[in-house]
Amino acid sequence: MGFLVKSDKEVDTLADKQAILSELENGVKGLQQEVAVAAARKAVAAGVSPVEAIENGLARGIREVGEKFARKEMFVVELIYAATIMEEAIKILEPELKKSKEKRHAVGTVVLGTVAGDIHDIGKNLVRIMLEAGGFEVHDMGKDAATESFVSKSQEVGASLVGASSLMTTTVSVQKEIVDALRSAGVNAPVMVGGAAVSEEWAKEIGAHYSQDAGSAVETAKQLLGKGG
Ligand code: B1M
Repeated sequence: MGFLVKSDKEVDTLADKQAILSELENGVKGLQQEVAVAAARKAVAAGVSPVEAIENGLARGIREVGEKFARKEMFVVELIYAATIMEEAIKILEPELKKSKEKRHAVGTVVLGTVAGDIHDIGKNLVRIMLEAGGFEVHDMGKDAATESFVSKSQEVGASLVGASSLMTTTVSVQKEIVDALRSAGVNAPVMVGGAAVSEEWAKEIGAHYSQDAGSAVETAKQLLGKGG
């Protein structure tokens, strides 16, 4: 995993950090916004790595909500509310995420988006924040982004990397459409794919590069552009 875990020297004990991570997780899965938001503030004050707060706290909560939703133990409105809670907590952590990495110095230009038919963008937004913090210029095409917009934006800005996120088994095939459309249009920039429905094997099959999480997305992007990683 490519988590960028900064020193937690300000966290008094491991137990304190674990308590904060549990509150973040429980706030999301228990649909208690005030708990998640308060825990996010605690995480900032205690110097917990914002990436760890998201991945080992909030994201665990939202994934559990997703599992309950799949088992029909939660309604879609609850799924939506849990996502809103996660977004509110991320807003508090976002300035720390931006601080935690290097200054921007045009490492490369990335065109990024969530594929057509898919409105999940929490993970894609984290990837954007981390890439920006890692020095990349990112053009975010948003969610449910048309394949053609990935192509035209890449041509317009001379993308050095194209990133496509997909969370659903029903929309991963659009990543292949994007690779094919880019190549047909003569855009040869490497394509990075990720999202819960994506695997390393799938990425290889479509001629793309897989990244499991937002931290490793930055490493993968740098490796692909020959900037280390
Ligand atoms: Co939906 N949803 N959802 N959902 N949702 C899933 C994906 C699902 C697996 C839940 C389930 O049933 N278990 C399921 C898909 C099933 C399938 O595969 N076919 C599902 C469904 C069915 C749906 C709807 C159809 C529900 C409905 O309306 N009946 C609907 C979709 C409509 C559509 O898109 N057309 C829907 C809607 C929603 C909400 C709007 C309520 C909300 C999204 C809010 C938002 O994004 N703004 C939502 C949520 C929150 C989820 C789950 C629970 C969590 C997703 C998330 O935010 N994870 C999800 C279950 C799951 O993923 N296990 C689920 C946290 C986030 C930090 O992780 O997004 O994985 P993730 O991103 C990670 C990595 O994957 C990686 O880095 C990120 C950070 O580490 N990564 C990349 C992501 N993109 C990357 C790109 C890269 C590199 C790495 O390079 C370019």
